[in-house]
Amino acid sequence: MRIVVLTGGIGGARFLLGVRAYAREVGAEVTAVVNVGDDLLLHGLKVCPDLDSVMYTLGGGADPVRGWGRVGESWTVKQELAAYGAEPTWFGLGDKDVATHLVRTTMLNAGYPLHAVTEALATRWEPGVRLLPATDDRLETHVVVSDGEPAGPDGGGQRAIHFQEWWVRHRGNIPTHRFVFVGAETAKPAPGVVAAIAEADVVLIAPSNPVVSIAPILAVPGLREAVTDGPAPVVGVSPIVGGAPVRGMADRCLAVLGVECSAAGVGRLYGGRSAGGLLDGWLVAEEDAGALVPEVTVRSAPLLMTDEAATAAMVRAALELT
Ligand code: GDP
Ligand code: FO1
Ligand code: CA
Repeated sequence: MRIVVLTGGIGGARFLLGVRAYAREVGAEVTAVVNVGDDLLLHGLKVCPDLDSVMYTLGGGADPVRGWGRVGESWTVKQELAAYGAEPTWFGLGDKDVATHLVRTTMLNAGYPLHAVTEALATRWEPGVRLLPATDDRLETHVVVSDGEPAGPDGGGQRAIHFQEWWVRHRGNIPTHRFVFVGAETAKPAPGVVAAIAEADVVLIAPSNPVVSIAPILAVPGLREAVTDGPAPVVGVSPIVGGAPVRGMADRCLAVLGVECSAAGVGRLYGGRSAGGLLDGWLVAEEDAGALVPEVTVRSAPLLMTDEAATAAMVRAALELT
C-alpha cells in the first residue's frame, strides 16, 4: 500500500507520526508532500520551517513543547546577532537548528535542488517516511495587510509582508486582507511528487492549516490536478476540533478568507471532488459529528493527537473512509 500525505509543519508532523505507526503495522510506504510557503532567507540562510518540523519530529529531535526547532536548543547565535542589531530580531534561529540551515544553504548554493537537499538532510534523521518538498522552486506565502496609511487612488494603504513576519512578529493581530503565494504561478511540482500521487492508493490531507499549509501546496500548477484527477481516493482530516484549532493560527487564517472556523467550514473550503473540489472523504472530530459537506462522505472519530496510538487510530479511521 502507498500513502501520500499533503502536510504542513507542526500539526502535519504529529499526524505523520500516526501515519508512520500505521504504515509499519501494515507494511505501507509513506510519502509526505510538504509545504514550502513558510520558507524564508534569513541572515543568508535558507530556512524551511515545515520541512524541518516534519524531519525533526519524525527523527525524534523536535522540541515537543514549542513544536518547532530542536529539543535541548541553545540560543547563542540569536543573542550574538541581536548584539549586532542584526534584523530581524523577532525571528530566532537556535544554535542546533542553524547547522541544518548551513548545510541546506551550502548544498543549494552548490546547485542541488531542494528535494535532493531534503533527502540528504533526512539521511541523518531517518524519518521513516519519504519527505518531498511540494516544489523545488521559490514559493513564499506573503500576507497583504493594512500599512496604516490612508488608502489612495492607487489602492494604497496596503503592503505585503512575509508570512513569518505576519505570524511571528504580529501574531496575526494586524488588519489582514489576503494571502498571496509568491512564485506559485511558475513553480513546478518537485520531482517525484506527481508520480507519488499517481501511484498512491490513498491521498491524505493532514489536519494542517488549510490556508497557509495545504493551499500553497495545491497552488503549485499541476499538483492540485494530480490529486483531483488521479486514481487515489482523497481523504482529509479536520484541523478544527469543536470550532477551534487545537493550536496554531488556523482560526485567524480562516477569518481572513471569511470561512467559518469549523470542521464543516474547512470541509466546504476544500470541497467535494465530484463537485470540482478536493475531497472524497472528510474525517471530523466526534464533537463535530453531523458536519455536512456536499458530495463528501463525512465520518467522525476522536481527532486529538495526544499520542502516537491515538493518532494511528485517526489514520485508520481516515482510511476506512476510502
Ligand atoms: P504548521 O505548519 O506548523 O502551522 O502546522 P500544520 O499546518 O501542519 O498544522 C497546524 C494545524 O494543526 C493547526 O492549525 C491545528 O488546527 C491542527 N492541529 C494541531 N493539533 C491538532 C490535533 O491534535 N488534532 C487535530 N485534528 N488538529 C490539530
Ligand atoms: N516561531 C516563533 O513563534 N518564533 C520564532 O522565533 C520562530 C523561529 C523559527 C525558526 C525556525 C523554524 O523552523 C521555525 C520557527 N518558528 C518560530 C516557527 C514558525 O514560525 C511557524 O510556526 C511555522 O512556520 C508555521 O508552520
Ligand atoms: Ca506551516
